[in-house]
Formats: sequence, structure tokens, C-alpha cells
Amino acid sequence: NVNLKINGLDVTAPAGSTILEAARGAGIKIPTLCFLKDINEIGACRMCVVEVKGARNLVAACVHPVNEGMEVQTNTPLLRESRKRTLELLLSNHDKKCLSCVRSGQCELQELCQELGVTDEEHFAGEMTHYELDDSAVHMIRDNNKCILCRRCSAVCEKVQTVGVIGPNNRGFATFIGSPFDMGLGETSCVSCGQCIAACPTGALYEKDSIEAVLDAIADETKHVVVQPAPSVRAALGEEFGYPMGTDVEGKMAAALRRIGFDKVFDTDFSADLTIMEEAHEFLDRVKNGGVLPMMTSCSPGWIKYCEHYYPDQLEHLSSCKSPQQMFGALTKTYYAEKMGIAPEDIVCVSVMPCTAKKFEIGREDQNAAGVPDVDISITTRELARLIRKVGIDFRSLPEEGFDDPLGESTGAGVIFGATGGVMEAALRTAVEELTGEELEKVEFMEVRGAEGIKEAVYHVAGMDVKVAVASGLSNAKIIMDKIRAGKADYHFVEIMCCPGGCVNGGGQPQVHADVRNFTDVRAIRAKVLYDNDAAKTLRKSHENPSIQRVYEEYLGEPGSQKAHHILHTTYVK
Ligand code: HC1
Ligand code: SF4
Repeated sequence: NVNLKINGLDVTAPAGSTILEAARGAGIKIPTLCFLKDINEIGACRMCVVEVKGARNLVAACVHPVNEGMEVQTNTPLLRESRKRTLELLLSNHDKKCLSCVRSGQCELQELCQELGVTDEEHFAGEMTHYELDDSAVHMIRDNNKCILCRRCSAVCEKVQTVGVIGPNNRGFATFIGSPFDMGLGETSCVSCGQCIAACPTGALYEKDSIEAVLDAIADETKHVVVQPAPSVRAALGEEFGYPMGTDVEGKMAAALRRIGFDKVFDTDFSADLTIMEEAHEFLDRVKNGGVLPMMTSCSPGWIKYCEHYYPDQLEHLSSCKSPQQMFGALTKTYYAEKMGIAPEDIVCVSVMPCTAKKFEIGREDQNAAGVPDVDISITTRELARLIRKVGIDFRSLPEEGFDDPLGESTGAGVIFGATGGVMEAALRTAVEELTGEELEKVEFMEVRGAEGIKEAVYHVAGMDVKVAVASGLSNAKIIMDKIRAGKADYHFVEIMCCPGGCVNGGGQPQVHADVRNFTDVRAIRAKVLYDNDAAKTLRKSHENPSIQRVYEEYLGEPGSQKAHHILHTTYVK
């Protein structure tokens, strides 16, 4: 440990800590803007400057390590003035249209201007750069008129996702963040994960908003509009309405969706159970009949896009199962349409996802079991929050309600899909019982839980060692894929989720302030919601879901049947 003084207080901090961390440990907040822990530690924005006794210049607290006997001041008149000037300089080339900005109220720049008392937005007014919006990607928009060049987005894209399709172009005053060679984002190999949006402190990056399309569909009396919220939405939507992170708002979410005016409020958790039926069947089939192993999960569309682009020679590892989002839409427009006597083209299927890549997935080829798109509109958790506000629903005063039949019932296995390792655990609960013919004594597979980037386990089942791996975040996926490509992996089953921590930390989830993100384990807090939701259920294995059993009895026959294949499976493109 190291002993130092911060603002005259004696502070002890672990050796190797930065001044920012040491101060935080002592309850002293230093403002930051470009800093994202482990991702963007460049000390460039100058917001976190502090005075260190004996140092000639102000130092950046986010990167400067503590030393024994160091004396630090974090909030002197000089520092407040310096930070205020930094903000005024940023504002001198920022469009400042806060009233219409999607991030107003959740913008880190706006908040700092408030906290540091910026009163003259035009202090350094002068020449401004003007940028066209980049709306070339299916899922998101870049508005560089609001970009503050912090590089949080490009650092995430490069380091966390190993995609690296955005970065600084030009130099000096003309510097802007974009794709190389003046390409639009849509022309690059961007995987649509939205992690850059989650990292952005301002309104420079945001998803393409589809809430008007949802309201139009609801207003159209010739349409039957159904909605399916993803597992992870219930784990984070509450954050938009002032609930502490880690609050399960499943019941209020269902009530809100009903009040928005959807004809049926169903649940993606239902089709997550369905996915397990098909995926476990496919896995056992591959094991028994010498199919390609390891089999890899296919529910995360950012991961699929990454695999298609970077590992086109490895596509045969991917499960042919559509994602739960798509299985849900496909079943809605076949089974449910027939059951209800509604033409598939008169049904509008809306999904609410923690994800921006789902906006891309709904437009993929071979995702139209009834000859019309399986899913019509996909909105993010953030868009749902906006929609709830727009139609004047007081979320906090809503009662807790349930989901509708016949596509609303789920087991605990479906709920945990949203956390990294959840799909693997859900699949194991079904596959192991199938392989052994015996009931599992314990349904928890703790080895595959937790927010680490890569997890491995071996399970001894029916005389066989089943070796599994779980990875989240594409930099971790890359490690696993390189091993497989080199013939150095002997896994049987691999789960990969595009976003670090899985869908709970998806690019469509409520924005998390960097200050929270840097000092708390957001992924673990949100994942706990799903594991608690699972533990509270009586039914925790997908094959025990009575609604799923009914679908097979009435319609699909057996898992892996021809009909199931036609409706619930897909192909991939090199
Ligand atoms: Fe996910 Fe999935 S878990 S991909 O993260 O398999 O988005 O939550 O809906 O489709 O179920 C996302 C979450 C989600 C699918 C499921
Ligand atoms: Fe990179 Fe993902 Fe953003 Fe695309 S969506 S630019 S892959 S971080």
C-alpha cells in the first residue's frame, strides 16, 4: 500500500492505483470525460486534472499513479477554472442543441457543464466544423456535430470488440471520428453491436429510432400487433425510471407494454426455451452422428456477423438455430397465425431488445418462415423507455402484470439467456437429462456463470466428458475462434455472446454513466436479476415448459423435425 494526502486527508491506496482510484476509494470524486477503465486510459480530455505538490504541470488523475508521500489537491480554484475552460473549448465546436438531443438529461458533457457552472456557452465562439449525419448503417447514426473526440467509441470497437472500424481521421481542428477512407459505417465490417453507443458520453452516437413505426402499427386497426421483450430488458429497463441498477421490472414492463396498446404481450423468454429444445437436439445429434464439433451458439447477431466476416471458414460450427427473437417471430406468423385465423401479413411482430444488432438481424435473408419477415420492428430497451414516456405512462405506479398465452410462458432456463453462460446452462439442463435419461438433482451449472470473458468447464455425462467454453465480448470470441481454427481446441459446445457480459450489457441497454461503469460491475448486477428470476421459478428447464410442449404436440412434432427445420432454423453467408 501507498500512503498519500488528498485534499489534506490521509489516504491509503493499493500500490499501482491511479490518483483517480485512490481518491475514489476515499470518497472524493474527480470528474472525468474520456476515461473508460481498461478501455480508454489516455488522459487526453484534461477534465480529471489535479495538482500534485512539486509537479510543474497539472496532472491527469486517471493515468497518474500514486506515490508514497504524494500530496494531491483535487478541487482548487485553479482546477475548477481549468476544467471550466476545457468544457468551454469543447462547446466552441459542439452544436449545443440540447433540447432535441436524444441524450439530454443523460449526457456527461451537459452534466459537467452544470456541475462546473459553465454559464457562457459562447465563451470561445468561432469557426465551427459541420458534419453530415452518417446514417448508412442499419442500426445507428453518427452525428459528429456532437462528438467531443474523447475516443471512447473507437477504443471499445478496437479493444473490446476487435472490430476497429472507427477512429480519428484528419488532424488538428479538422479531426473527426469516422470510418476509414470516408466510408459510411454501413459499408464497413461493423457488426452492429452498439458498444460504441454505450461508450459515448454525448448524443453523437444513437440507435435508429423505430418508435413511430411501432405507434403507427398500433394505430392501424387492420394490424394485429404483438410484442416480445428479451430476457435482459427486464433486468435494466427500471434504470430509466429511477430504480436502482439490479431491479427486476418484469411485471411493470408487461403492464406498460399492454398500456402502450399491443394486442398481445408475449415474451422472448418463451422462444428462448424453444431455442433450447432445438439447440440441445442439434447438439446431441452432432455428438451421436459425428457432426461438426464444437457446436457454437447462434443467438447473438453481432457474433454471427463477426463470424461470417472474420471466420467464414468456420461457419459449419454455428448452430443452425435461429435466435430466440427470430424463432419467436417465425412461430407467431405460422403456429399462432393459424391458431388465431389471422393472415401472417396482418400480424406485426415487434421485439424489444437490449441490442442494436437485432435491428440488423430482422432484415437477414432466410428469416421469413411464413413468406413475410419473422420480426417486423426491433426496438432497444432505451427506445422502449422513450416510448413509455411518449405515451404518458407513469411507469413507477404501474401494477405488476403477466404475459399472455400462448407465447408468454417461460422457464428459468429461458430467463438466464441474457447473461453470459446462460444459454450454455439452459442447454445443459436439457441436454444432460436427455443424455442420462435421469432427472438432474441440481440445475445450476456454476462453472459457466460469472462475468469473466472466457469460462471453460468439463462435465462428465453418461460416460462422456463434455467440454464446454463460454466467451463474451468479441476479443474473447477471437481467442476461442483462433484456437478452433488452429485445431487446438477440443470443445464440444461453445457459447459466444457479442457483448461483454452477454445481453445484459448489450448496446441497446440504458446508458450507464462512465462514473458508474468505471467503479461498479454493471454486468454482474444486471445478471443477478436474471439468476434470481430463474431461482424463483418452479419450472427451470426448457423441456418442462407446458406451452413449449403444446407447440410440439399441436404443430411442430419433434425437435429437429422437418417442420421445425423449415420454421426455426437458418443458414449463414460467407
Ligand atoms: Fe439476448 Fe437472446 S439472450 S440474444 O442477449 O438469445 O438481444 O436478453 O433476446 O434473440 O432470448 C438479446 C437478451 C435475446 C435472442 C434471447
Ligand atoms: Fe464497432 Fe460495434 Fe460500434 Fe460497429 S457498432 S462501430 S462494431 S462498436
